Amino acid sequence: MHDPDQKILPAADWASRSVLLCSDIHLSDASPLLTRAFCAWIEGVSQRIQPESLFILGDLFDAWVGDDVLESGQSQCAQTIANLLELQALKGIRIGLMHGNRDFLMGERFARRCKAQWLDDPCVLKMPSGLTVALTHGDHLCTQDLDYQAFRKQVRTAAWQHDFLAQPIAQRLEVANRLRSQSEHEKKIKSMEIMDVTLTEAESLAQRLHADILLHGHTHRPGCSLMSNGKKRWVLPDWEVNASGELCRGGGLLIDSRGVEVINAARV
Ligand SMILES: [Mn+2]
Repeated sequence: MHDPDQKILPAADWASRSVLLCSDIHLSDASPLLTRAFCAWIEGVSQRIQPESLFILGDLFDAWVGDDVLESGQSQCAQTIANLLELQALKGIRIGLMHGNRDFLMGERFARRCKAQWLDDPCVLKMPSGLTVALTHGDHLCTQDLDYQAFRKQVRTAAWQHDFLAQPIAQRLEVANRLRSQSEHEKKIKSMEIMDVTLTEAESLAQRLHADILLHGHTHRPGCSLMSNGKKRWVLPDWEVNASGELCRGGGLLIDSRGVEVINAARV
């Protein structure tokens, strides 16, 4: 099932003493309370833990229709998050951004604005302890979802992206909204198995990258499990706030000399 076009190898290596990871926050202007809660969490946790790096493994935004949104003044959310990440970078935290299936159009301008670096999907994190962690958003591991993989292949081509970005922002937002409601609809009719990662793909990715642990987001099914090859698979949580703006789901993982630790949403 492995598609050579996915350019799964080689993966760039990263080294860090401590990394705070999160993904699938799905921020948008439609949910300012979530944006506020995420900012508070990042500020609180990074203050308390002082990680060397902060890696966001995709779907930071619920949709990203192009970096020109930043200058257009049309997205308070994009501005707030760029300011947040830039501030963390100025404090000396290395910011790593990975594309998700929703925000794969985040580009160089956005990364520069946030003082962030790109993380290849997948990439390998090497800890001083010798622990090796393969990092991926995770959507390309959902190989049973053939419709999605076909869509993914299409939207990752330069031609599609060029045509899309040539449209006015309002039109791009319309397309993004249409794709979002389509995906909401499909989530309801597709089985849980189809939308989850294919375990053999997850195992072989960890194997190929010589990683002790595979860590990904995307599936919104957080936890830790043991794969059949003896390697661990950690899944990051998605984020949600209730009507009063309190986090009911979210948080992330910290990897340091002690291994992997869950940093939950409430703990700031
Ligand atoms: Mn995703």
